Amino acid sequence: MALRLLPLTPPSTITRYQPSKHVPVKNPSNARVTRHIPQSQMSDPPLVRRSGNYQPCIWEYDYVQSLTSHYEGETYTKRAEKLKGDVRIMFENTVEPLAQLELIDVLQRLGVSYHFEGEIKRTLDTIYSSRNNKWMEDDLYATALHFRLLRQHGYQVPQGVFSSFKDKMGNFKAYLCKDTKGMLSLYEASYLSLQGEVILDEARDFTSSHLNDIKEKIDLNLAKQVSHALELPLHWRMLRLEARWFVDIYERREDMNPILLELAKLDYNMVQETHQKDLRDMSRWWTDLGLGKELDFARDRLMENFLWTVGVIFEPQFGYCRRMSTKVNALITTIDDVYDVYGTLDELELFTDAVERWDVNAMEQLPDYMKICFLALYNSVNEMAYVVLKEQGSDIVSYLKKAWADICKTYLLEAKWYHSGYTPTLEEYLNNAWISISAPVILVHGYFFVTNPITKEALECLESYPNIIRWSSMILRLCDDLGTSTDELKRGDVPKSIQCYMNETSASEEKAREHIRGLISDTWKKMNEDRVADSPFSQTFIGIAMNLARMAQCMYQYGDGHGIQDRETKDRVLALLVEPIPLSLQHI
Ligand code: LA6
Ligand code: MN
Ligand code: MN
Ligand code: MN
Ligand code: MN
Repeated sequence: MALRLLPLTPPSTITRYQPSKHVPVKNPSNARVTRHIPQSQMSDPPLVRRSGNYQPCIWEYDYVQSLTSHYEGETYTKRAEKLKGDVRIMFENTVEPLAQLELIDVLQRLGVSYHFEGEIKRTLDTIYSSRNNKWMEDDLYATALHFRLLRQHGYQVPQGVFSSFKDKMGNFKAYLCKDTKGMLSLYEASYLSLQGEVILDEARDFTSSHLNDIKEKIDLNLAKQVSHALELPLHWRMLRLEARWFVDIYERREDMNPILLELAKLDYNMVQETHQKDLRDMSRWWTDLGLGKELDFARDRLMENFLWTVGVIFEPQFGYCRRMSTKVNALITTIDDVYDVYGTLDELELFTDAVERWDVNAMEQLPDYMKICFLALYNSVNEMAYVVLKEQGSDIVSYLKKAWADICKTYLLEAKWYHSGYTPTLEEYLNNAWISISAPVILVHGYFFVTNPITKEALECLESYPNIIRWSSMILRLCDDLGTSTDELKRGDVPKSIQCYMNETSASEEKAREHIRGLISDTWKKMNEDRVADSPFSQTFIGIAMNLARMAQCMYQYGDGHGIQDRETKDRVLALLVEPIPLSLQHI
């Protein structure tokens, strides 16, 4: 169903809106400002609105619509089925535990393990319940691989399995440094740690420092893997991008299995074809909605908003979740700029009130540019609730509107802090900022996009934001602050975590950033704990929460990957959504 908005006010009149009693906005000397009302026509001081200085969108509508792939249809699905059958036979024929674990690891890294969930579960069950652990003895690589995969899949394995690799003084034995493969395996395993697991903390320090030392002295393909791992561990990485990267690494490995490689490439290209369809759909929605064009102060970032959803849930069958989440992300990105950049405090109070009331009549009080924003939000969200009402008979409007009211209240508090020049303590800031980063809105909506039937227990849990949502949100907030706060302070914005910490402790910026990175790492440990705790949520939903944190690590890895389109994000868009992996189809 296409959205119908009220007739739009031409942009030229939108900017002329003048609030009844506006507060003149402080103009940070280095922010670009736009004067919208000629001074001569007014008695009040001129209304100065800030600009986010965001660049216009680089992805043209026609270009996005032209994205197509021929990896569709029976020829490809048949070939993929054949290859998947071959892999199932591989599972049957692989009997050594280490070889089984390696098969699982490679399938996961290549991004095709979602086809073999049953085989993987059965294999790990057998390995977990077996008493024969001789094959791991004195083998750091095998011990760490076993530990990582079992923990990843929710089995309990104690950190003590690494004790035998330590000497009497409690240090990791020196000879282990020569075992690069083992070190790398232990390094990756250490990221599955829980709070207070000292052996794993030590393992992480020990392996990172030694891997750093040797990375220039080893085989090139291995060195690449070491640098890649040191930059971001596997456990924190966005799955699709990792799959794309690993296909190239795997292809050059001596023990490469051509069946696995072909399946990985073919499946990647077929999944990409599905993503392109979702993307074309959403780019049409966004263009019809017209919000990007109407509100020219806001980021017009449909491509990036879609990219987040590919990071969050890539499997082909979750297209509905990707498409709806793209809408949620686009609304968040726009409304965030209304609060952070464009709106006056009075206007923001009105908007917050309208969202809290969730009343279409509350729109009357809003300036024109906010009316279109509000109605886009109201219509889109109600439509999402409508689908659940139609299909499951449950009225979820109150859950969705609460999530939006919560985020708007935190946006408003930040705007008040900004306008009054207040710097909160780090704790005070984070208490608000884990909501204002939008992950709770994304995840509450996400729950409904992947759950049928929804349960009463989960609904009750969702309302108070369970830990799995909190940790994912905190990681997103902290990563975002590391990547965006430098520019945000230039354009005029509330002090972010780094600045709050600096203000509170007189630390240097570098020390503050280090502290924030430490908090991210601590939060991952909490997430590792809560992702396997008892909960009314499905593995799919927990996966979404984990993947949102991974996507944050990815988007802000080199700065503001969400706001700045033409750097790393562009390459990632091309690799994930535009270019298939070259594949010669001899067997088709
Ligand atoms: C980041 O902007 C932004 F728009 C987000 C809402 C982050 C995640 C976005 C998704 C998934 P900014 P702020 C759509 O850095 O103002 O401006 O909270 O967020 O720091
Ligand atoms: Mn912002
Ligand atoms: Mn904001
Ligand atoms: Mn403001
Ligand atoms: Mn930010």
